[in-house]
Formats: sequence, C-alpha cells, structure tokens
Amino acid sequence: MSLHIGIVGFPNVGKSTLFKAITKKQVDCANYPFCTIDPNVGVVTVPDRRVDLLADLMNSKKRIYTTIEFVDIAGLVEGANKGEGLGNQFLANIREVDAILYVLRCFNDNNVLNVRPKIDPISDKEILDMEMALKDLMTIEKRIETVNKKMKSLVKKEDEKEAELLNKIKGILEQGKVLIDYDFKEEEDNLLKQYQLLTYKKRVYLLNGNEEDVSLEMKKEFEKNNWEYIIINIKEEIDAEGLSEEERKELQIKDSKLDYLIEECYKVLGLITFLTTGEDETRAWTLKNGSLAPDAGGVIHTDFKDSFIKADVINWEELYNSKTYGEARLKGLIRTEGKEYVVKDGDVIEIKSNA
Ligand SMILES: Nc1nc2c(ncn2[C@@H]2O[C@H](COP(=O)(O)OP(=O)(O)O)[C@@H](O)[C@H]2O)c(=O)[nH]1
Ligand SMILES: [Mg+2]
Repeated sequence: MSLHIGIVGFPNVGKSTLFKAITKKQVDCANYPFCTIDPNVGVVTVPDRRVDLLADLMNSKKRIYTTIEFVDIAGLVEGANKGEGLGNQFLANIREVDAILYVLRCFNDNNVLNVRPKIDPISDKEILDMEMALKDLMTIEKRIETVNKKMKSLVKKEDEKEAELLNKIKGILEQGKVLIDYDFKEEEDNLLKQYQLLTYKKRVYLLNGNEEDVSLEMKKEFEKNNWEYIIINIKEEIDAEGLSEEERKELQIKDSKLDYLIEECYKVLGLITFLTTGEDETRAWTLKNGSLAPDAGGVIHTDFKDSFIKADVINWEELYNSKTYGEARLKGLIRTEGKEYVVKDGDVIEIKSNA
C-alpha cells in the first residue's frame, strides 16, 4: 500500500523547498533506501519510536518503518478549473493523491515574488478551495445527469437517495466550500468516495513562516474550523538540514519540525500501524483503521490473508515492558485472536497460517 500526499499551493509559497527538505532529510538519515520515483515524488519513512524501542529490545538486525510518498504538485493559478495555467494537469495530479498538504505563505520576503496581492493565508486557502470545489462541481453535475436519466425510466430507492446527496453536496460546492469539512452518514460517505472528489480528501495545512508571522486570530480561525495546521519556516528547515542537534543548539535553531509534519500527515490519512518484531527485523506496517487480523496478514504476505489461522497479539508497550516474549507470555499478555479480531494501533502481531 503506497500512500501519497500531494503538496498543493500557489507558486512561490515554498512547496518545492519543502519537498526538498523532506526528501533530503531522508537521504541524510539513510537507514532506509531512499528512492525518488520521479523528480516530483519522494518516498519518506514515517518516524516511529516504537520501532526503535522494540528493535533495541530484540536486537533486531534491521528496522523498517512505514512510508508515505510526497508529491510536489505544480503551483495553482486562479482559473485552474477552466484549464488556466497547468490547470487540468494540476487538478488531475491532486485526484491521484490520498491526502493534501496545503502550503500557505505566511512569510514576508521581498526577494521572493508573491503572486498574490498580499500575505493572506486564509484568503489563499479560500481561492484554492474554490478552484477545487468548481472542479468537483463539474464532476457532480455529470453524475447528476446520469442519475436523472436512470430515474426517468425507473425510480429506484437507491437512485433517489443518491440524487438527494448529489443535490446536497452541489449546494456546498457552489459556495466554494470543501466537502471534507462536513459530516456525512456512512452510506453517503461510501458514495462520496466513489466520486473521487478533490475536496473530499483529508488535508493538513502548512503555514510557511515563523510563529510571529501567524497571528492569534489566524490560529483561532484554524482551530475553530478543525483545520489541522502546523507552522513551519520551511527555508530555515532546509538551511538547517544536516546540522547535528548540538549545532542546532549553538545556532539557536529549533528542532526540526519535519518529523512532526510527516507524522501528522500519516495520522490524517486515518491509518494505524501494527508491528512485527524479532531478531531479523522490527517492522512497522500500515493498515486502514478497522481492518481485521487476516488483513494484517495480507499486508505482510498476500498468502497470509486466505491461509490465516490465528494471530498472537500483544500491545507493543506491554511487550516492551515485559522485556521478552517469554515473560509476556507468563504474564498472560499475549492473546490469541481469530479472524474477527479488529487490529489496533500499536499491536505487535505474529500470524499463524497454513501457507
Ligand atoms: N523567506 C523565505 N523564503 C522562502 C521560504 N520558503 C521558500 N522560500 C523561497 O521562496 C522561493 C520559492 O520557493 P519554492 O519552494 O520554489 O516555491 P514553490 O513555487 O511553491 O515550489 C525560493 O527562493 C525559496 O527559497 C520561507 O519560509 N521563507
Ligand atoms: Mg515548485
């Protein structure tokens, strides 16, 4: 499972700098084979101290983290929904990602041309939202036509329901609002996912600048709306990249916030991590929240899903505190779970299968 986060924003807000900072950091750490799939896609590992602690405990030869991919998407211009600039290409790129990282410019720097009339992250956000909402509106209008046609010949309950939903979201999109900010029932959510809408993707907002560049009112606005945000001075991050902890202290540069950003993006995707550990390796694996034990098996090895028999499960911290599997077993902390078990974040799992 490869998860993609699209870096989205106006030109000259720091998207490519962020992309470089994130991927360069990975090269510097280099305990995971870094790869650039193409110049705009970089794979990064998700930092996870559970992997480190368990690997230390078990003396694992390898430690393997989960990964996500960041995509540096070309800058958006107003009118993208009508094909302005790289409009269509841009919006098509967003359609392919699992979540969006909005980069909003908060820094003031006369040396860096600002394509917007002034520094105003909220207004920038609204214009980006509007472009995506308008594109979604086109998608929805096509769907409305299709459903209406279907209902002309035969009115089915499910089509009526869909038509109702479509009209509801049309109203939202027409106001330039994003669908992810609204609550939908489960059956509505299932339909919405099928439409692959741009504004129904989860998001994180990156305010590019110093703490001082972000006013209290602005923070309140983000908090009030439950918009997940993080303030990072991206230029400072890339300049400080490669410095040791001590050097950072000497130069009075704060700890890197990039790890935190990567973790937030991972969390926003609604994923959980389960772990496997032993002498060979300690490894973190990604699973959708709500998945069952055989799904976890399937992530490790395709055969493990169908041939799943049972799983030994223990919470990572309980294992860590017990020091060894033997001790954990003695304490009765290792449970045997069957096919219906819903995997939890932080479970250490050993699959028994007849593969
Ligand atoms: N002062 C300042 N300059 C920045 C910051 N982030 C990016 N820049 C500069 O802005 C210019 C455009 O950045 P870039 O990442 O290419 O923007 P993109 O068009 O969004 O990809 C570059 O010269 C960067 O060095 C920042 O946080 N502060
Ligand atoms: Mg760029």
